[in-house]
Amino acid sequence: MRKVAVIMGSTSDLPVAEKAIQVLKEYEIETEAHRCPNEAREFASSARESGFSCIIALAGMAAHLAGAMAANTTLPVIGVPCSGAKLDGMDALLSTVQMPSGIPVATVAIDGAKNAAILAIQIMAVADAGLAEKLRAARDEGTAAVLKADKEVRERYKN
Ligand code: RP5
Repeated sequence: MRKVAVIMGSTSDLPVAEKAIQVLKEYEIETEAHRCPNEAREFASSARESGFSCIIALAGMAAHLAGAMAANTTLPVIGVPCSGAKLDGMDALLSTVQMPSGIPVATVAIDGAKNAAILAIQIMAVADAGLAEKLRAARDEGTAAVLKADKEVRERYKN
């Protein structure tokens, strides 16, 4: 069973974190949510042996959580900058994405927790044909929804 850790800087980040947790559940990926900045180093250092494949770290303001995770593990770390403070997430975006060379954090959009979950699943799907097939099916559903919306727009505005 594959497992993804969803770590957040504060319980105030939970509404964003839940978007990732929901997608991971849809793919039947085991998820553990944590709010443990004080134990971040210990958590990251033991994440691989704890069975995690990937870590999603969400934080706002001067967001150092994803970087702190990445510095202490060789698992892939996906950072989600959270809005909600005065700079609407721009502070968190720069703090999360601007990592020094050698310690990458794959950073998604501000509050982009859904994409963080999908990216985690895509990383795991490299070695999991079943997961890759589920991703393919979801992508086909998305394409069908776009084509349906396109048809509706065309019909609504045709002369
Ligand atoms: C960050 O500061 C957290 O990730 C959160 O986005 C922001 C505000 O935290 P709280 O004051 O709500 O605990 O560390």
